[in-house]
Amino acid sequence: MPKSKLFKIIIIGDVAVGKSCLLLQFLEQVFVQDHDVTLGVEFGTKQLKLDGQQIKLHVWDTAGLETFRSITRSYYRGALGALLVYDISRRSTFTSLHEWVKDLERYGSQDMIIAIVGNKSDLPDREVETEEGERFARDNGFLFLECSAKTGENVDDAFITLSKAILERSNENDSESEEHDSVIEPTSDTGKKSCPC
Ligand SMILES: Nc1nc2c(ncn2[C@@H]2O[C@H](COP(=O)(O)OP(=O)(O)OP(=O)(O)O)[C@@H](O)[C@H]2O)c(=O)[nH]1
Ligand SMILES: [Mg+2]
Repeated sequence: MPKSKLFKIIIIGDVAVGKSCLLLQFLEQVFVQDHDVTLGVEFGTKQLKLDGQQIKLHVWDTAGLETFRSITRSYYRGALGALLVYDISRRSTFTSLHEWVKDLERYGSQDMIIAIVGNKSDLPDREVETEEGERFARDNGFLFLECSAKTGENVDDAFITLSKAILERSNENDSESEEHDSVIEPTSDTGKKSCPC
């Protein structure tokens, strides 16, 4: 039986953009109206089957509060993907995406896959147009989608789109290392290497 792959992803973004609600909706299909500020980090896990491969998703939901930044940054390490969330009804949360990206570049791994997520798409009073979110993502080479943790619209898609992109990269890396393995077969019949010294 093929081994399941373990993907660690993080959810980051300003306070109250809906990070914890997104995770709860993804894991349990429920929505809570009250804002329970995340203190530090919270963890959730889910099994997925993507393109016939078993994926175990480890999700770290981080606090948006600046006070916890040094703790939350320590969770960037080893993450293969990030959902970088803003609230479509609060422009300030979109403007600060630049800062979050800088943070990821500084503390995350270089090949981390980033998905920009415009949450609260159910709200009528929008301050950020879809095209602006799309443009920001495109200009930076990130994935993009809008969703609502309240109605559940596109929430699974956000996690699945990111996981699929990670899976593609992971499969590419696997086949590259297989190719590499086949290239480094010993060429002499003794298999001995000469010492350059
Ligand atoms: N209308 C609407 N409200 C939402 C949505 N998602 C979250 N909320 C509300 O936004 C508030 C903040 O949600 P949280 O998920 O706690 O936000 P957070 O990003 O985890 O916040 P921190 O943990 O403090 O960083 C709550 O009152 C939620 O009910 C959504 O999609 N639509
Ligand atoms: Mg939270």
